[in-house]
Amino acid sequence: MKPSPYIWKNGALIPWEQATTHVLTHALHYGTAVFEGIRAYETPKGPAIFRAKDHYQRLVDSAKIYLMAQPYGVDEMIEATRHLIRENQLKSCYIRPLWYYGYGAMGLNPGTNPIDTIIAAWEWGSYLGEEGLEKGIRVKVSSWCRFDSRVMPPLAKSSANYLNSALAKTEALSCGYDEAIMLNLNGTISEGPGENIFVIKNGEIFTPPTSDGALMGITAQSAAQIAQDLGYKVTAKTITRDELFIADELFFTGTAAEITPIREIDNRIIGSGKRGPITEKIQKTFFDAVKGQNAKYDSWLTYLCE
Ligand code: PPE
Repeated sequence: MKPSPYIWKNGALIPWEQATTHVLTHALHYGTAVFEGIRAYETPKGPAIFRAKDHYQRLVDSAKIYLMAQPYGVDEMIEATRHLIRENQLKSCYIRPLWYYGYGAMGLNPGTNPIDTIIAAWEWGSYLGEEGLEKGIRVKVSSWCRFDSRVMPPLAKSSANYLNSALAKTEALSCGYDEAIMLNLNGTISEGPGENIFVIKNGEIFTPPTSDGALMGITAQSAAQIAQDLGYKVTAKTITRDELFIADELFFTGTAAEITPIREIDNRIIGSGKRGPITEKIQKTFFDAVKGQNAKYDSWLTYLCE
C-alpha cells in the first residue's frame, strides 16, 4: 500500500502514520465495524468519486442493520472524502471509510463504546492484476460457503463478514487460483469474496439475486445498467455451479475488482478462454463512464470542485 499524506479521522485530517488505534479497540477484537470501498478516477475535469452517494447510503444501511448510531450523514461523508482527496493531491484512488466501535469497554455489547470514523484514500491499481482485466482470471468454487441472513446479514458490509471472504480467498490462492466463488448455504452461487458475479449465456446476462447471499454491489448495478443500455437483457436468477461451467462468458464486478473477466473455473475453460466480447463491451463502457468519458453516466460522478 502506498501511504498518502493524510487520513481523515473524526472530523479532521491527521498524518497517515499517526492514524493508529488502541489495542483494546472494540472492533479489533469483535469485528464490530462497517465500511465501504469506493474509487475515484481521473477525469478531464479532475478526480471524480464514483457513485459516492450510493456508497455512503450503503454505509448508513450497514450501520442501521447493526443498530449502530450513524456518526455522520451522507453529505458530510462525501464532503470529508472530497477534502481528503484534495489535500492528499490524489488523481485517482481507492477510498476506505470505516465506522467502528472504538476504545472503551470490552464484552459483546458494543453499544457503550464510542463510534470512530476514519476515511483513508490511497493509490490502488487493479485488484486482480492488469493482466486479469484484459485476459481474465482463474477461479475456484470454494469449500467455504457464504453465510446467509440466518447467520450474519449479507447486505451489511461489516468488517466481521470478511473473515468468511478471507478463508475463501486464501484457499483459492493456496490452490493456485486467482480468486474464489462462494456457494450459499443452499448450494447455489452467491458471489466472490469481494465481487459480484455475472453469467452470460446465449447473449443474455444473469446474476444471482441478493436473496442468494450477494452484497448489493454498486459496480454490479452499474454494469447491469450499462449492459441494458447496450441492448442486453439482464436478469437476477438463482445460478448453479454447473451453469457457470457452461457459460459463454463470466465476469466479476466490484469497486476494487472493477470489471474482471473470468477465463477459467474449476479447470473448465470458459468460452474461448479469454475475455469474451460482451464482457469487453461492458468493461469498456464502464471504464469510459468512471473516467468521465461518457456523458450519459455523468450523474454517477462527484467531482472535487463543483
Ligand atoms: N461482494 C462483496 C462481498 C464485496 O466485498 C464487494 C466489494 C462486492 C460484492 C462488490 O460491491 P461494490 O464494490 O459495491 O461493487 N468489495 C470491496 C472490498 C474489497 C477488498 O478486498 O477490500 C471493494 O471492492 O471495495
